[in-house]
Amino acid sequence: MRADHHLAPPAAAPRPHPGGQEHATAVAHPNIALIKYWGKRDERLVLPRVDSLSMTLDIFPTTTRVRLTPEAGHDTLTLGGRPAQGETLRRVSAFLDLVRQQAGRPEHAAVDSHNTVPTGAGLASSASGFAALAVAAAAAYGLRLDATAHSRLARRGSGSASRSIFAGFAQWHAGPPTADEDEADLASYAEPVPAAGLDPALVIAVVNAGPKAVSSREAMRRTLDTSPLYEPWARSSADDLREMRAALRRADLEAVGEIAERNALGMHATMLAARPAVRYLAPATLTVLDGVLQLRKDGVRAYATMDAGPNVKVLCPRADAERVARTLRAAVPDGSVLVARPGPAARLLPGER
Ligand code: 2P0
Repeated sequence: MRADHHLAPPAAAPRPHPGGQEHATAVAHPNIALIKYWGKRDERLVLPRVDSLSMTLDIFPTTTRVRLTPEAGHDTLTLGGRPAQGETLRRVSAFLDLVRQQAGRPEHAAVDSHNTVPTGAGLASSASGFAALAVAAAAAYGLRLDATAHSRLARRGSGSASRSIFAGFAQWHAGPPTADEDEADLASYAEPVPAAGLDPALVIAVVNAGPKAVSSREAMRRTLDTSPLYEPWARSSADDLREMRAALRRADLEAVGEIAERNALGMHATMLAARPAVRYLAPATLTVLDGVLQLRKDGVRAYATMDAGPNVKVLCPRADAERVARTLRAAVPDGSVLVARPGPAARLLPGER
């Protein structure tokens, strides 16, 4: 037990639930990487090979409540009100083990998570999911963590979750290579990146809602192990990151978009060269990319990025979002198109602990 449990608690200290249980609820939003995280140098600690940089979105938050259940013999998890089992529960329980270890408390917990991504939207929820879980679980177990520590913790659940702790733009540091695990863990977290004056939108074209054939975890492992293009991409990604930070600093949307697009296409090239190849890009993806090229020919600053799936996210000035959305709707009439903007940091819900 922590020493301060013996002291009179300050006003903001976690208060026991009426039943002797403690609980907390947190909200976090998804993020889209403009400089991609692709490849781990340590799978257990979720340490990436490269730094990445993302924009947190203002859509599709995940709300997660963690309630300690001292009487229970195991953790439980519901997703959208439905009990989850198997690998999903195992991953959440392994994450809670880390929190229990840090807090020095043994209780199991009941986790209830609600995701607002429409079913089948084809947008990943692990970033918002583990960011919300990190913030809620830390509070429920009585850990007082700052945003950096939340980011480090969220990283252990899912790498990209480290970035969803922050509002707007955030860079996740890979940290310097070191044989010391504690040192490596401490050095890998996200932090906000200033981008004053930039007023972007991200128009998301959901072209395929089906489940992915290869998980991003497996795909990045295979790419790192077998793709001859991985190392060159990782090297050029470090240059992209430096240029991206400079472009954000001067609020140069054109440069931000060009760097993001080449970084994403490069990442997909590494996968296409893996053995066997991982190909997430579908025919409809290329149709959308053609639409983006046409928009640029027509003078609209629109730039594409794609993750571990066929959907395309198009960065553009906020004022052009509706025009870009119309073009993408016409390009993929069977898909759906959403407009997002920079979103808020992960946060505890007030009065919920
Ligand atoms: C990113 N992606 O930077 C990259 C680009 C997909 C493509 O982060 O294994 O779910 O849980 O650490 O965070 C997806 O990977 O992977 C991802 P894990 P995660 O957004």
